[in-house]
Amino acid sequence: MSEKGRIVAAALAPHPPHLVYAENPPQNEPSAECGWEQLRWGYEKLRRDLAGIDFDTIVVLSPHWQTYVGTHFLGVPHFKSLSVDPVFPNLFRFHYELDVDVELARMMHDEAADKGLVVKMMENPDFRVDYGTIVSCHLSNPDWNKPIVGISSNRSTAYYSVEVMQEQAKELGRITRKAIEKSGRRVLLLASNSLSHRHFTTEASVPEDMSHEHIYNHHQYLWDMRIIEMLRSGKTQEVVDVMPEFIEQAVSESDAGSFTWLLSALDYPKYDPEFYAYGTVIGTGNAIFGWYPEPAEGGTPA
Ligand code: 2X7
Ligand code: FE2
Repeated sequence: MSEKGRIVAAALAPHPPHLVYAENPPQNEPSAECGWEQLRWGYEKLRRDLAGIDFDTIVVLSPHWQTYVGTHFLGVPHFKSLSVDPVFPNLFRFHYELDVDVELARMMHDEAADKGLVVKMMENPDFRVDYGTIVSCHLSNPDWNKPIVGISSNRSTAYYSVEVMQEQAKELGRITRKAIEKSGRRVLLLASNSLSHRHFTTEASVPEDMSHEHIYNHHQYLWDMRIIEMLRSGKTQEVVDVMPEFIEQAVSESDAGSFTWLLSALDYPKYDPEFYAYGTVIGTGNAIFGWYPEPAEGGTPA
């Protein structure tokens, strides 16, 4: 591939396993009657827009692949196994099979190592891919016909501080963009995280009974609306600036670094995103957004 690669699309793509459960894909063992339609219809619109875009690889950073020594990259060309959500085994027992773009993963790894980040290629063929990666990839591309690059969350918010997480995620975003450009790939980026993340600790006897579903509390809702309005008006740098307060006050799942990483990789877009949906899952706030960067002058269109 000789032409300069680029990010052709990016999405905030949350991963509640409930959304896969409610879709009843053949890979998932449990079956549902319905549920979480606003979010599922939002994902449908995202998929409709992605269908008009030619991309080679999906790059996803997941809060549920947790590595405590540095950032890891999936480094095995093919994975096949059963993914069971540890908290919701009644909803998510998903038989997955996926390809990895190991060449691009290694380019990101090497670029990050050059910049002094602690990184590792995950080369264990028996590794089980986490459900955050699987759910976001499945809902964005249920055909599973594109290879992925899976990136872990190194939990620096918990181990060091939110400031360390922010600096590392920003740097990893710049590195991701640079590696993609060098690779010649056309890439879809996914930040796999919910917004506010306080959740109920008991489940309705019928999980898809939507009469039980609502936001956990009003303060959390206010934070989600503030973040959504900022994103809708192109204030993405400001979203990153308030991320520490958002994480502390709404227990946001963006503590994983995924959201800051995505906005940094996009270089803090000021143009209008597509806002596909907002909805709650066991009380957590989830938004689906898409960004479609214009090609640089003289570059190829999406
Ligand atoms: O991992 C999750 C999540 N982030 C949000 C809601 C429900 C379940 O799992
Ligand atoms: Fe999660």
